Amino acid sequence: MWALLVLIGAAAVSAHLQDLAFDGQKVFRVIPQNDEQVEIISFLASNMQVDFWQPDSATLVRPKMQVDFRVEADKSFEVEDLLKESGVEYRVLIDNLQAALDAQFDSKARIATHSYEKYNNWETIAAWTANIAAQNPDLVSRSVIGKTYEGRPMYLLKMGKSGPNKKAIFMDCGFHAREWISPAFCQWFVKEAVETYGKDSVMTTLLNRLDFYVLPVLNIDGYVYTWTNDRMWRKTRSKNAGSSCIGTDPNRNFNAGWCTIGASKKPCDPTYCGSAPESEKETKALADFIREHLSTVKAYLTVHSYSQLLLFPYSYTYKLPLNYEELNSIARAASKELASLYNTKYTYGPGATAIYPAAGGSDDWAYDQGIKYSFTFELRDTGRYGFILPESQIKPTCEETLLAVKYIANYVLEHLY
Ligand code: 0X9
Ligand code: ZN
Ligand code: ZN
Repeated sequence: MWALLVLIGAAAVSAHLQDLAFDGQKVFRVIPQNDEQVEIISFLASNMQVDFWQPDSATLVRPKMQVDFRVEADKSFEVEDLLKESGVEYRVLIDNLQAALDAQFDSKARIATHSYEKYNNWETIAAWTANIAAQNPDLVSRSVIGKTYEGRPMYLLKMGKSGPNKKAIFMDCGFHAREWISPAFCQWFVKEAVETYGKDSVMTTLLNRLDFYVLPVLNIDGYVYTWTNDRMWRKTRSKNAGSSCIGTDPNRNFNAGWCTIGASKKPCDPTYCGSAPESEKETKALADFIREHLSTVKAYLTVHSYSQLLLFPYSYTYKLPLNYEELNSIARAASKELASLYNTKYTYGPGATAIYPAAGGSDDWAYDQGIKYSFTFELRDTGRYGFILPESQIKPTCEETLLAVKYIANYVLEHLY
């Protein structure tokens, strides 16, 4: 009995061990007003062990931009003093990260069974992919598109009623390890598809006439690491030659203006672009799959958090995509659909202007492959909890996002050929 309890308690224990590491850490929000204040932010970045949440690195900070960053406990007073003295206006978003982490799981006693309204660890998600396919053989099938750096199989679910010449929509989640709401959404989407097929007319038509490829977690190694070692990890877990720093930013690793802007060539940085495009096994597997299915894949959706944004190309250049007007009106309508449920406000636009220029992203790459409907979602929230979104928000976040995804899918269906 003890052994069993210890086993099911393992996830809770490891999560609990980690909590202690974040005691006293703070998350600040600043809006630098000029270049001088931007300089102060870069100073903090290089001298105070600051972890940038939004944008993802100090090099992306520009005047008037909202910047959220996490500070180690022993540095938080110094940082706060420095902000005060230099006259940079700031707000403390999270006063004690430990407390926020404690609140993200609704209950502390966790059993490793799958739940759509909880954050599931990788083991649980992997088992779920097998089960959902086994339980819905006429609607869902599972394949493996490759293995991660640490050797984990990358499961892909294909959903849809079989039929001739079907086009498809590809959606992935879990690029960035700490963005836990993202994999939760991919799981939710699959659940909604199987539960509402034959009941909801839009979902039924979508699955009759289109296939959905859903990759629930791309960066599995990173995701596992956020459960076992560091909740704030972002990148992959691959080794870098000539450096002791680990990992590449998978969303800087695609061959779309690779490493020309908004990405770092330094392996220790959170936005490290990797040694070459597709240097990561995970991004290579995704790119290979899409290249092999270019004749059928008509839309590409990639799900991140946080900021409540719906982005489309380009991010590696300020140049607008050919069908800018079309993408903009789809994003406007999808955001409106999303807001219809809980009034959650989304901003939309080309990545370069709506968030920041950043090259090597999967959305721009997919678009340049000829997939004319390519979107990046940045889910809830806008910084109150950031990456530590409480489990009580999984359901509303997923329900509203589902409306936007269904809108886009339906648009794509009505504009095939
Ligand atoms: O910077 C990113 O990769 C995404 N934001 S996040 O905070 N989740 O890291 C935004 C991606 C937008 N698209 C491209 N930069 N291509
Ligand atoms: Zn529902
Ligand atoms: Zn992300």
